[in-house]
Amino acid sequence: MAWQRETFKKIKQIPREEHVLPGTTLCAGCGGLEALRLAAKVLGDDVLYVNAAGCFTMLAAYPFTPFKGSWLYTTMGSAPAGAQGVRDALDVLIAKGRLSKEEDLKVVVLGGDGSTYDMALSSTSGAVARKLDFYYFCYDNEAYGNTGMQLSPATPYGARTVTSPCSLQHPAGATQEKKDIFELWRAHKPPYIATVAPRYPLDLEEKFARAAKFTGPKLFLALSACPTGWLYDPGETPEVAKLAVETGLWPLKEAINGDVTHTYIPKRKPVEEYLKLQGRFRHLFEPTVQTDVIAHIQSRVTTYWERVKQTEQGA
Ligand SMILES: Cc1ncc(C[n+]2csc(CCOP(=O)(O)OP(=O)(O)O)c2C)c(N)n1
Ligand code: SF4
Repeated sequence: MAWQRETFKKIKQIPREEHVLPGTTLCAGCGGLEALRLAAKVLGDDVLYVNAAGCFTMLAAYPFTPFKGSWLYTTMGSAPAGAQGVRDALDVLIAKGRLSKEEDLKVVVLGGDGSTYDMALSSTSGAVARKLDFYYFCYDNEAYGNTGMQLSPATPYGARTVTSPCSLQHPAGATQEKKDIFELWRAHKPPYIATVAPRYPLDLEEKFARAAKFTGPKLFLALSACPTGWLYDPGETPEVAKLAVETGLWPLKEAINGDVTHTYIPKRKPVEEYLKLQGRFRHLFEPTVQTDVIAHIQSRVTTYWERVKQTEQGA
């Protein structure tokens, strides 16, 4: 049976109130910021954000942040450990009667893909194994963005970054495959994991509403279309974000206690439609079309969705 949304069925049901206020120094058209803005509509204001170094560092311009709640800054590798400290401190204050249960805060880690897929993987693994009650929000721009777009384990095959340039030896650019962090997380069996994309706001809001019912680690992987790093005009973020999903490259799914459901089944446009919009893939089309590289990307997507069809009813 197809996945059903229970809380968010119409756009009008998305709260109008904003919890990430305007005026940050993030780039215009940042897809990660849009995903966070939508997530915060369900998370609300009673949140303590624990922010790993990365683009979201720029959410804060001391002493200001765009949040009504608190914001704590950590190193790239330690945000989940920071979240543990904050959660423990809140629990101690509640146990001592110095904070009422009504004043409790949600603890939300914000991390880029460099932190999430790479530097903070061990501290995330530890926090999830300890069943820490927190949210993890990864905004995935598929590179180490804040330092100028270096290759990360989230960079997809065929993308050009400053450390995986298109060269005679490596005409495709990045030759690695994107690390499957969703499956790495799933191996830890947290109660809730989801991928989201801001161009699908009802799907995103519904997943945050569903996650709220679980105590323990709640992990979100948000597509962060990135005009600065992916090299397209900021006004095209909605189209790029949409095509990532419609080509099947960014599957929308959730895992509840390890059981995976795809929450949207795209008709699957050809991957070229997505790749062609972005400068980081331009070398696949100019000066000559690298048909083998494009065919490889397409075949990975096709194989993925064929497996989904075999394993999930209704897909
Ligand atoms: C251990 C360590 N190495 C390098 C840096 C420098 N640094 C700051 S932000 C950043 C990029 C982070 O990339 P990612 O986590 O993908 O987030 P994004 O910048 O893309 O938002 C780096 C390498 C650092 N802060 N700590
Ligand atoms: S570099 Fe990309 S991810 Fe970072 S703030 Fe700019 S648009 Fe957002």
